[in-house]
Amino acid sequence: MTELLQGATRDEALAPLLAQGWTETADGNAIRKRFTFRNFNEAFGFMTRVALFAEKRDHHPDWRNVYRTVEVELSTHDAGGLTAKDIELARTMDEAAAHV
Ligand code: HBI
Repeated sequence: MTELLQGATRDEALAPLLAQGWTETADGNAIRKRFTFRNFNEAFGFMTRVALFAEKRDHHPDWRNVYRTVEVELSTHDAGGLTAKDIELARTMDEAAAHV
């Protein structure tokens, strides 16, 4: 199982994501972001690319699509909080959203 991020390691991993619009949930066990695209096609294209990555890494987002927005929540369920896998997936999502 991947280890929970803690202390300075966690702060350093989160800082660049918080600067990109990610927020921590109240319990600190997950991070969230709302992506907004130009239309449904771009939103679904984003989800498709992220889904292929998620499946390859065996790490999957909780997410909700409404028309051209995708609300995402990332957490490592097996570990009960944030791990490096969530950080990696968040970065991948930011990268995918920047190239729709
Ligand atoms: N995705 N976000 C997330 N968290 C998990 O703990 C997780 C997952 N995808 C697959 C997965 N765990 C499997 O490794 C286990 O449930 C078997």
